[in-house]
Amino acid sequence: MTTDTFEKDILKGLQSNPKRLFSKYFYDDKGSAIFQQIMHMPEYYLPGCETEILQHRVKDIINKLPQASYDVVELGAGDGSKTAFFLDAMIREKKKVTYIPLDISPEILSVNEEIMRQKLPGLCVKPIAGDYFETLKNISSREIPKIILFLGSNIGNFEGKKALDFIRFVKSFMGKGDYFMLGVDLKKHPRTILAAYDDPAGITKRFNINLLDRINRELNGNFNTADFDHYASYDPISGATKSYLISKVEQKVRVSGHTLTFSPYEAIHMEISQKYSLHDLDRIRENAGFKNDHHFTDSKSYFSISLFEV
Ligand code: AVJ
Repeated sequence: MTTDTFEKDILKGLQSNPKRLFSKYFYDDKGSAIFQQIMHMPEYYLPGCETEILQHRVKDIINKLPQASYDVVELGAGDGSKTAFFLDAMIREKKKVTYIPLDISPEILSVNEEIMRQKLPGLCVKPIAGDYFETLKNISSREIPKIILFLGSNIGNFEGKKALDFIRFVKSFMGKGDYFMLGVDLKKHPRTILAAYDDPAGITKRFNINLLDRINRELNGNFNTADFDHYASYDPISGATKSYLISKVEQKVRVSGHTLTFSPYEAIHMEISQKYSLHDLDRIRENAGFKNDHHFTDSKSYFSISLFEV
């Protein structure tokens, strides 16, 4: 990503009304480290639930996959440590697998390769670094049937109809007999969801504030981060979890030569983490034009790994 689009997106967002920043910019080195802490918070139930499904329901998932060999393409693969459970089970079930992790960060892809070398020696790994809007083009030409993985409830960061647009976009690279395997956080008690995004230790607050620090560092900004507080909300009807930074005072902030004004208690919308019901997912599957779906949930039905067949 060039500083160019970062700067444009940030300025455009902060000059909009209401003000908006984008969570895809959370993940610089510091932000990625804070996200690792979030993944270990007791309130942040998502990784535990997804791991439980990958450990205990993986044979049921694989039973739905009829072919003997698959390319397993993972969008935003990260270090792939959770995916290793799935790949390991595929190999034990005698599937011939090539693992193709896609990620924006070449560094995390070399960590991914190393983890696979240790956990699954002999697995064929073909990482592709870059934005998956670009890199997906490279995989559509291969002849072998595909399973495209998009885990970790990353789909939740797409707002409203953009989730469906994205799923349709992914489907345009798929053919008959391919599968889309989606990790999705489900609607549940609002308090459970809110606690995951409003932890008392303030780690989620630091995760959000880090983007202001990043703007200060990279775009010559002068945010006084102490003048902002974090606020999270969950709407049980729409399923939208939203994070905001609230300006506690009236203030002016400079960002790459521009002056931005904040009224007292003006909010910057930072992130959406959309929650779905299984019924919502069925509708999305249908609207995206997949043939059928299967949902595999954890014992508390907090999270689903959903399999959509082309
Ligand atoms: C990585 C997008 C799945 O929305 O739950 C965690 C990011 N934000 N806490 C999510 C996040 C606040 C996370 N995703």
